[in-house]
Amino acid sequence: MKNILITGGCGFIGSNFIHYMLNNYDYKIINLDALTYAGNLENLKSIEGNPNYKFIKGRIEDRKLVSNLIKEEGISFIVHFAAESHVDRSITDSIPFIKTNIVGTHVLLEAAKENNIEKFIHISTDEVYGSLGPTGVFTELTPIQPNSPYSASKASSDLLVRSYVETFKFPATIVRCTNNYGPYQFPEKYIPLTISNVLDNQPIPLYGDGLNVRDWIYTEDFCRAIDVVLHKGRIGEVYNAGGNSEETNINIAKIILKHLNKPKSLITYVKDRLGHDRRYAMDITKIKNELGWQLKYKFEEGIEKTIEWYRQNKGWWMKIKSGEYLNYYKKMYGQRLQEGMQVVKDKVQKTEDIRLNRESRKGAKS
Ligand code: NAD
Ligand code: TDX
Repeated sequence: MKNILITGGCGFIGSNFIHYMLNNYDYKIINLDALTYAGNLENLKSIEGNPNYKFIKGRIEDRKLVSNLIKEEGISFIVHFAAESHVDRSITDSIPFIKTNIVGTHVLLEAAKENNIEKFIHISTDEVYGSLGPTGVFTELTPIQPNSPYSASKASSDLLVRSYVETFKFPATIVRCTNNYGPYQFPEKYIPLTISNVLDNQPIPLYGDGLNVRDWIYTEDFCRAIDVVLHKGRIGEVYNAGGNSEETNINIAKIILKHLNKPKSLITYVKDRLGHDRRYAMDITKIKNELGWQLKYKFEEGIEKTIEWYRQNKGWWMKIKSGEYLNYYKKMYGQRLQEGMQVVKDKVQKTEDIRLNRESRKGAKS
């Protein structure tokens, strides 16, 4: 029996990981989450009464709270998910990213060091490596070159973790993962936004030329990767995890439309994200060879399960989409979608003008 502190357990990956751990181990899980816009107690409703689970509302930057919690709960392991996680939000306002991702991780490291915990797993991202051209992959030795305020804040936290390992022999391991998708993902992220918009017959806002590439992993596969790193990963190491499933954003939109039998006309090209990374791809040899981790789901399987989940759990995402999210969506997409639709209208008008012109010339000749 171990007592594990999970930070950010009410978010997408954290809640999937808590369900996974309670299903597979007899550990006690303590979930510390600030319940920001991305934290949702509904994700954990089915385990609320589980004697091996406890929820504490609080921020990771609260040193006193975190220290007491680690002491009083006799925490052995910490798995640190809590973060501001959306790139677009970091472009609009980066301050919460600095506070949670950098200051919060620092406070957590200090509290964990003071209380001599056994192991600290830091959940990080492929985005710290920057952007790839059409070929190549990120390995654990690729230099850190973050391009967005989000990825810079994650890279900063990775470096803090590394410095604690080197300076204090702090027992931490870092896992960097590619884009996750699956149940309970907040509908601001591309896949759940697309599925829920399509189910609602709303346009899919596709950034730029739609040809940016992400490597997609079904979140249960990532949960199993964190499990092997927690139990078998070496202290001070970085492990990359990924789905071996590179897809362009336009392809993802087409796959979802096909599954839901909806028209391609829902795809609406909109103004690109600032500093939009072109392509991510991971070399996952190290975690496979060293820790024996294997992917279970192919993209086609994972996306089908995910679409089905969003279809079956309409109430979950409709509740989110009808709240504060409405203001966010209007601010982020209102003008972009109007402009995108205007471009389509102009194109249609131009084609119609050409056709009418051709017809009138034909008429004049005959
Ligand atoms: P999420 O945004 O869905 O959830 C984040 C959670 O952290 C929320 O429950 C939120 O309430 C909580 N939180 C935020 N600030 C907090 C604070 N100051 N104190 C306590 N709790 C706080 O994020 P996610 O997509 O589940 O990502 C989890 C982690 O995995 C993040 O560290 C992210 O950088 C990393 N990651 C995510 C992906 C992905 O595709 N989603 C890929 C690679 C890595
Ligand atoms: O409306 C959209 N239209 C669109 O074309 C949105 C929200 C996104 N996109 C594009 C941008 C990206 O190329 O889709 C791709 C995926 O976008 P996001 O879901 O925002 O993910 P990304 O920016 O790749 O970052 C994600 O993966 C790494 C997570 O949000 C991070 O937390 C994680 O670290």
